[in-house]
Amino acid sequence: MTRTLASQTPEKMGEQVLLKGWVHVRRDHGKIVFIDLRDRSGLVQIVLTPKLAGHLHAEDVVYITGQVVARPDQLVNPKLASGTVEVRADRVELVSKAAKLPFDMGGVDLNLELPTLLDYRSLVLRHPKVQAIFKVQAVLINAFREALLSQDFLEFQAPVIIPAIPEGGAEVFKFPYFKSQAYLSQSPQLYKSLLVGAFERVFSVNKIFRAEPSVTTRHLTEATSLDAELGFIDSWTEVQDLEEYVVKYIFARLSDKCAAELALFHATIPQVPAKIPVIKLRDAQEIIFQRTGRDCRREKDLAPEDEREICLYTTEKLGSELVFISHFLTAKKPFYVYPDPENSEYAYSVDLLGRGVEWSSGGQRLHDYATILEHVKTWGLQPEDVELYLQSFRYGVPPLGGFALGAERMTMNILGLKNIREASLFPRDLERVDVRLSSLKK
Ligand code: AMO
Repeated sequence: MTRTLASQTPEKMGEQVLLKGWVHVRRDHGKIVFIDLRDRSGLVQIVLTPKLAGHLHAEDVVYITGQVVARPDQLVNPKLASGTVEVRADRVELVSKAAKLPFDMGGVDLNLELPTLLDYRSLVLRHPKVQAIFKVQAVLINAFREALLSQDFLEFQAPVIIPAIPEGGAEVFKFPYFKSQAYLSQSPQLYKSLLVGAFERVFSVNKIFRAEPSVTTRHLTEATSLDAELGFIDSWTEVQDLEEYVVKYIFARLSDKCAAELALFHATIPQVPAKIPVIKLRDAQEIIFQRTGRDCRREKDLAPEDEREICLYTTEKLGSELVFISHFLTAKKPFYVYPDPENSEYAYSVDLLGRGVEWSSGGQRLHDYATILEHVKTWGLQPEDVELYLQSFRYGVPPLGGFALGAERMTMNILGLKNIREASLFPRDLERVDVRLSSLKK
């Protein structure tokens, strides 16, 4: 008999079916036992005799044969795709026995502290609500791809082993590389830009590595970056327009495909007007000062509380939970940023903030070889460290720009998760690489 999935059972009313899955929950009611069987499509209720149910318990892997029957009206579960039916089992095969669970997995919520969620990651990832996070993330990443493919972008695979630090700063993992040394990529930045010299429009979905020295709720040491870069732009605002298109495309796909997952988190797609507002850094800081009295007007960046405040402002006053913040300080940005010709202290750089958190950075990049070389030196880099990049621009690259969205940041923010670690299948941080580093034998 071919396998039937839990969600397909209503189509097979009255038929004999073979189901394969995990015991999600077992409920004993005297002469009758109910099992919620879980497979990749969801849950279905199985009715068994105590003899057939034997010692089955949560997470046992079973093959069950039985007849699909209608549930009595008062027992229909509208929250389940299979909620109109149940399966009366006549044969149960135990395929893989599970050990006793360390906690109850049967509730709608797991209600576990974060360390437990991470210590038991492979088990926790079986819970429907945890799975919903990664279904949303998969749809989000796929929508990013679809949006850019529809605009004639080429997907590329970014290298992870790199010879230099494009973004500057100390947050980098350095490791011995044969007789030399190399770094784990902080960003595919230089590669996506130099590839504009070859393909005009490129994007990549890749891991980035940041040696974040502190534990925060929004930083991982290994994150997923959604990078895009395009050439022949007439203005830096084209980058922002492209990003707006991509983000709205992602929202549309999430609305279409993830209604049930969003509902589990009582989450909604962020509200945005026809045009997402753009506010210059200094103007944003002035608004924050006016609203809160907190004087951040000379700061080089927005602190987390400033990001929250400016998003509150745009939500209340402009009906937008997203806002672009532009014109960060040139000197505080990497060497490739394009200074605003009207005031070169500030750059054509633009971050996207959503519901109080930074979702992305981007902007226009320098394309003139001589200016790039000058910036490389001013920024204290060695030209030979970025030789491949310089080579591309030596041979002609059009005006260009791009952006990078953080997949875990967006997932966390859209679903209202408290910690970015919940939005990473296998989060890495200062204290953990799968297991707590403190638990490893030296
Ligand atoms: P930036 O450093 O701002 O920009 O990174 C882009 C986006 O990636 C996400 N992100 C992170 N997410 C989780 N943990 C981290 N440690 C982490 N670091 C970054 C954020 C962030 O907005 N080269 C530029 C992009 C560009 O200009 O195209 C860059 O890397 O969502």
